[in-house]
Amino acid sequence: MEIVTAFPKGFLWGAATSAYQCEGAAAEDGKKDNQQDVINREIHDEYGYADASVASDHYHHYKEDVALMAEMGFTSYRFSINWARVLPDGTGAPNPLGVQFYHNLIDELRAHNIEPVVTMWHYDLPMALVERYGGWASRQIVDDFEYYARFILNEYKDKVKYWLTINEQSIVVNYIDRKNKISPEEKFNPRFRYQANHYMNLAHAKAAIAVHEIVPGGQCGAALDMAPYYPHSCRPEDVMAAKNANAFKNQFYMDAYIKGIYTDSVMAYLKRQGLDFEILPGDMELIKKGSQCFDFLGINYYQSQCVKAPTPGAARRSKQNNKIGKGGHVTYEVQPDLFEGCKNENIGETDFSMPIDPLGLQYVLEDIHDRYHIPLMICENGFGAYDVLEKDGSIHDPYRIAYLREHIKAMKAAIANGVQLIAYNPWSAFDLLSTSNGIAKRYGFVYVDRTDDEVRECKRYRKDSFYWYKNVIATNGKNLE
Ligand code: BGP
Repeated sequence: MEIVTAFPKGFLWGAATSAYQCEGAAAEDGKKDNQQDVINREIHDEYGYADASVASDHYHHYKEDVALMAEMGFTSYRFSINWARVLPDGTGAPNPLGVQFYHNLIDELRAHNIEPVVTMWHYDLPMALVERYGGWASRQIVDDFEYYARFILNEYKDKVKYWLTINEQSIVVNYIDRKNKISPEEKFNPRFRYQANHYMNLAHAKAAIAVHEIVPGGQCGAALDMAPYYPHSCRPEDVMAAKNANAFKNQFYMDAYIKGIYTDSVMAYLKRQGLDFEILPGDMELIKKGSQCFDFLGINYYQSQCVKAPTPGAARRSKQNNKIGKGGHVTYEVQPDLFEGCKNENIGETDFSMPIDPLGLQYVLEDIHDRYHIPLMICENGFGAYDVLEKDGSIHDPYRIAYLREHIKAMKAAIANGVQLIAYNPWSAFDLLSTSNGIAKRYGFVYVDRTDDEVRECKRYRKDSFYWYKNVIATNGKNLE
């Protein structure tokens, strides 16, 4: 049965992007390399995917991109600041042209009554810091992150109210070598990622405190990838595996941000596995203080996951979705003695093996609300596919419309059950570089005409989903047809 509860007045409708995935101009106007520039050049050499040097060329198309957002009726836009564009060496002298770019972008958004939602760090650490001390490998990053956070907060404090410190910390931890430029020793050191996670929590806390100190009326959050973990069966061992996975993959990160504590069962597991990390005197007090400045949780929801009791003796490994756009090629995650991923036969998948589960979004929203009673903001949700640009300039993407429609219905149902949801920023405002499949896998409402091999002029075309979303926004989510 369709639930008719309207979205609250003032609900923010928009979409999301991240800097290195869309800006391009990677070596222009004083910007220096960040680790994603380097990682994407390596991916280009290995798989032939486009790199970040031009991406969607948003740096040169930002006015047109904001005009298209305004045409859809956006009232919010989530984007990230490219650290190495404003502080090319990570700390020290700012780059005036880079700083000005974000003033221009924010002013353009404000001129169209679009609320900026700014992510401080979306995977793109300046290479200068990676070369100096290994980025997240060193405690020095905590102070440097604070330096960067305070710099951008002071710069944009009168224009930006919503700040997200870190994008998808749990994904950074789980795919530590793909999201960061790290040495082979670090890659094969199983403890490294948990120590880095601790530094991220300290850096996040310092940035959250700075938001409250510097920005009048500032609201601080962080965006977490959030997939609920379902038990494969009602065997108690599978149910326990699902409980373990939810604690290990979700709660561990939320507890640190929202309660300022580390989840007991996860800490005990890490210790048993020899994966525990160094906590110095004062660290937990800082994390606690940061949690008192945490105003809303950003949720990146794409899918749910299914787990069962782990196969005895199975080695630790991460999940790998397929890179070829043909379903079925998945390697599931294993955490020894905790859980093992498996296929959920009850739901469908995208061609890239992402389970499609709108009800999982309602589950996540209500579960988090009931546990933490904190405002929630959808910071990502979307459907990656090989879209086709027709000869007449149209792009027919009914699969994306169907996916988004069902997820918006799930949001409505969650709101009716008391969830305080403040915004919907699906991925992505326009086509951009995928983190795993180059430019060919597209998520946008606007098609950007380029391929992995050919940059072309990056001309923009409105997809069918563009017109559909425009109507959704115009009716504040009432009309989803
Ligand atoms: C999230 C990231 C985004 C985005 C999205 C889609 O994890 O925050 O940066 O890329 O996933 O994933 P992909 O690009 O791999 O298809």
